[in-house]
Amino acid sequence: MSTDEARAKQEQLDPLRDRPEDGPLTTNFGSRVDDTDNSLSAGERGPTLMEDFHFREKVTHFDHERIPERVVHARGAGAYGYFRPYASLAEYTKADFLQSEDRETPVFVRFSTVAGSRGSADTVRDVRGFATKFYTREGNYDLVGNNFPVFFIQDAIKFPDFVHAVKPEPDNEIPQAQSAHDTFWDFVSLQPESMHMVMWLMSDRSIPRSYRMMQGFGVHTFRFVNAEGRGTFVKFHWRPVLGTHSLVWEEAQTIAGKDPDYNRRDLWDAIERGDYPEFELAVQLVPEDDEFRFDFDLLDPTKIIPEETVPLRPIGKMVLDRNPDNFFAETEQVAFHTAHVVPGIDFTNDPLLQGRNFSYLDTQLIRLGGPNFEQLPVNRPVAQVRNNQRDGYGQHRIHPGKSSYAPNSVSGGCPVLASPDAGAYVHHQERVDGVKIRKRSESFSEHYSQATLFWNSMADWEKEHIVAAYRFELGKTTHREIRERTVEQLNHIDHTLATAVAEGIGVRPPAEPAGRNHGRTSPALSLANSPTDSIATRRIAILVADGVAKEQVSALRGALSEAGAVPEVLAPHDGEVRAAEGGTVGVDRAMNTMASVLYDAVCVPGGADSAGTLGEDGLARHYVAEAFKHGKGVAALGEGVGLLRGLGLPGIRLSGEGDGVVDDHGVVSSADGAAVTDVAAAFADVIACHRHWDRDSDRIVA
Ligand code: HDD
Repeated sequence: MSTDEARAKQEQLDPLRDRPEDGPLTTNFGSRVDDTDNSLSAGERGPTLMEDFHFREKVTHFDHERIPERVVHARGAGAYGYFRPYASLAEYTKADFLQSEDRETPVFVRFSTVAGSRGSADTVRDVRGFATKFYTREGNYDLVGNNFPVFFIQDAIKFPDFVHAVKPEPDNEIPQAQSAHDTFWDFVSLQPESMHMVMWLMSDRSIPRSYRMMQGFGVHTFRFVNAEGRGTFVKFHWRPVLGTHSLVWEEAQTIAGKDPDYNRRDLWDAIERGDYPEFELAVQLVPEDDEFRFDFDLLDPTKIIPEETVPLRPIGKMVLDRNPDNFFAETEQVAFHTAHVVPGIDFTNDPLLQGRNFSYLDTQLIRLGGPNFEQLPVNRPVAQVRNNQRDGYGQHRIHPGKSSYAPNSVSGGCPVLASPDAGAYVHHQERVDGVKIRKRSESFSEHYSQATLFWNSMADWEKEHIVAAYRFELGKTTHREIRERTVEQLNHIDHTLATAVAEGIGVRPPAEPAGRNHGRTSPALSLANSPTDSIATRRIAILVADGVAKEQVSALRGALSEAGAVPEVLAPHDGEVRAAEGGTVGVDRAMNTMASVLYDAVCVPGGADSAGTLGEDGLARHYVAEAFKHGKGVAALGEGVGLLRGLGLPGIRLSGEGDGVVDDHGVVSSADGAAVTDVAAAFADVIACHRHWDRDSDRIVA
């Protein structure tokens, strides 16, 4: 962190950090303890005594350690950091933290999955939460978003139904953290407004490679308000500096077993290494006069404003540079609330947002045990807090004086009210007329055109993945009518999509389209258009055995590290292996403790003995075959190319005698004479592409 302002939150937390080395073991009331292994008993073999206050306190506290997990977004990972605007946004908002490029605001971010329990796997097919708490000088501002820009439902009153449908089924609590079951598809197939969001869910966006490589969206249309009181509609976007990248479904499922903490670990490790995740904040601004210029309602949270219609305007950058000290105290107890706003940021009448503004406060009361959760260290604003709220469980503040009401005279009227000029929050004045009515606005009634836009914007490989995802998920449903109803819904989006899905799930394809595909696209929606110019923080497995060409390993390692990647040497055993040139090569990890799916790319250096051993080793062969199957960068040098040949990678040309470096569909191979630096450069290029989808990988058995 670079400024005092950015450090303000950590300075507030510093005195609260209890370190074990600071003194001897004590009870919670400060009495020092000389034995914590044996309870006080009447005789060595006698019963435990009630008067053993240490035993009672220790066990009672343990008995009460658990709190309810979040009803949604139970599994998450958090980090601290700071946000800095690129320039003043005073023209649109008076929010203090957006007034100057010199202002750094501390933040805490929690990323999450939605459906699974606290202990579920990270890489399930699901939406990801992206919640940011800005500790501004005007109080906390929470931007509680997701990695999709739209939502399943338009009105918050349906949220309990939606969540009941996606959560494990109530009779047997199966399946965990999955939408691939009857109740989810039953609900969404009866619910056309979900169709757009479900398209996102079936796309690779729902299995991000990393929390550091996914976008975030505020979803709703919010409102900026400037010092003159002028409102401007605003949509918030977080864009990862490393680009937006995803796993493939089979890989995600394997990772769920090999490393259920995959995304959490990735975030933690990157911050520990000093590879601080960075996200650019961008906004789409719409003048209030343009509210009705779109062919959808700006208040409808199942719609995006295509970036091609209203371009993104980058307004600042967030850097996450500190892991929490204690998961429970910080990541579990952090409490976000959509109604935590600061002057200059206001709501709209989006019915989903209006309902959220109730739900988040309500949920914290049960989850964190009462009304004083805002006093928990991670939630405490850096701005001053002063009011007449009193008492309640876990009250930490000491309020001297006689008055706890307003108006009062005994305390001289204190605390006094602030004026808008002194920073008071004033709700934006908006004229509202209407009869009391339970009715969805007609302007919310069109549900398919943006799902079609999303489908039309996908690259061929993305479309293939989407069809495969629908087939997988619907293939897990047991009610035939649910499958049929979903295909009917899909036919409103696109006929080829509906047909392709139907054919995979044993449903008769629709005879003809339900409507005409409008043919529009939004290139920004495709992952194929995400930046592919960096290998920073990519994990690369270098497979070695006794007799490896040490110089190649060092040169590869050096070049890849130089480019910001994280190469690791893996061997059939831990410790070190003998080098062909004499001496040894250190091993970072034994192959059996990791898995190919945990790396972004795999490389086999030369050295006849090493390559020979690995070519006979099922695990090593599996590493390469699986990486190939999942579209990852693969490289081999010298004798290492033999291992690739042995796998018979379909459709791939490998380097022959005398060839230099060959790059065929992301498989880099080189004959003995090629310079390692050239191989490393070609390898880096193919890794930067993230994945190579044009391979004939379906034929590979990994
Ligand atoms: Fe929500 C948590 C995001 C709709 C009710 N939500 C929660 C979290 C995120 C979101 C990121 C986790 C925060 C954390 O890390 O602690 N939720 C969204 C988005 C939505 C959305 C982007 C739609 C645009 N949510 C939504 C609705 C309701 C809720 C419509 C209720 C009517 N959400 C909750 C909640 C949670 C929550 C029950 C569970 C834990 C918590 O709030 O603190 O209140």
